[in-house]
Amino acid sequence: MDENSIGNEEDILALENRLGISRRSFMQLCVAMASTMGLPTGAEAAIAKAVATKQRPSVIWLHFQECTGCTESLLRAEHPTLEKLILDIISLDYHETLFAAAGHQAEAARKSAMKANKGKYLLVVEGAIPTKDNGIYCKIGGQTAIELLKECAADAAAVVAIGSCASWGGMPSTPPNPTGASSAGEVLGKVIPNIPGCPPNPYNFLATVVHFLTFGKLPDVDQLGRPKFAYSRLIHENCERRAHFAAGRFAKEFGDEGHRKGYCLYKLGCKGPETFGNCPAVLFGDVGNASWPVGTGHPCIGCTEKGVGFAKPIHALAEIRFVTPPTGFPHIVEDQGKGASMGALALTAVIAGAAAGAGAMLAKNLGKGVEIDNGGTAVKHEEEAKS
Ligand code: FSX
Ligand code: SF4
Ligand code: F3S
Repeated sequence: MDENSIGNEEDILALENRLGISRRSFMQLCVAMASTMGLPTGAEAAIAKAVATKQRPSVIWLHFQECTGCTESLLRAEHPTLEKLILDIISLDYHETLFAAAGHQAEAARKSAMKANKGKYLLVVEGAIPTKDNGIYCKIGGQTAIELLKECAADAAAVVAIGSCASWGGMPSTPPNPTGASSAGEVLGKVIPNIPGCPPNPYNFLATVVHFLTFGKLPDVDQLGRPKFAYSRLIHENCERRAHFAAGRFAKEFGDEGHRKGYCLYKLGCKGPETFGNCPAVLFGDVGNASWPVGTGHPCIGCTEKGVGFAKPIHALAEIRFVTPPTGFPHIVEDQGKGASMGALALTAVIAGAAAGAGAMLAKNLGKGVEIDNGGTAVKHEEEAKS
């Protein structure tokens, strides 16, 4: 990307001062964000220009039933520019955790930001909303969470749910759900963009906001409201332990030989095969390889998936619902396939065929309760895996 694409020299200098980073680092970040979102070539220049020159969108951030982990994960991101960028590209006009103001002052700030930016602000919702007994289990400034959410959503340009709690109830909705914890979308009666995860990856939030800033709209979402750029691949597709899964090498207990050798965690309850998310590709905390749940040796609990995380028992076996090849196979980017050649289409068919074949074998093996151990010995495991 040409450095001039950010804007004129004045804009560039102002940006360097604001962010405290070099223009080169900034442009590298824009390229990374554009590729994370799967945007075509040239989008990084539009992103850079928007961040450098556009007025920061006003953001009202509500907290309801949650642990504040979403906010913590944004602020504790180790990338040197991430939290700066988040706090620089948005104008955070109301945020209960980060606000210095309290009580009436805080409420007054929220109301004046809403009035000044009517129809233009971004409303971010963190946490589930208790709906039982008229929502009395969460009140802020004398209003229930239900009232507050509806009031703030009425004049928002867009509402985004951050974290699994706001996306579908998350941890507070775990049975028996004594407060009737519900998602922001349920309370508002519509599908809204959800960025699930407990906590969600900060890059997914950042990319969503940058998309809003650059293109004036939120990114494309799937049927559950999740941005497609982050949630269209199964965890299982990108997992570094996938070869062990395919070869039938599983950890069976925490600390056993298979676990120590980094084998597949399927039998410890890993929900990677039924959970969509980019965790193994984007990682967490910028501390290098393997910095994600499965990488550290814990099964994925499916925190980004509705009906999986906080809904299924942690050690229950995952459903192999979708048959997908690992991403180690050549990529075909279907979304950008307008110009797909016959060769590419043929390759897609070959991969799909291979996936169907591999999946049939896996389903057969798993279904029969037989695995091929790394020594090549077929062993009965079904009872053992379920116990
Ligand atoms: Fe916590 Fe957020 Fe989990 Fe929920 O993240 S990390 S309980 S998704 O709403 O604060
Ligand atoms: Fe990775 Fe889990 Fe899939 Fe095993 S089951 S390959 S640990 S995502
Ligand atoms: Fe959550 Fe699984 Fe990713 S537990 S953080 S979806 S690896």
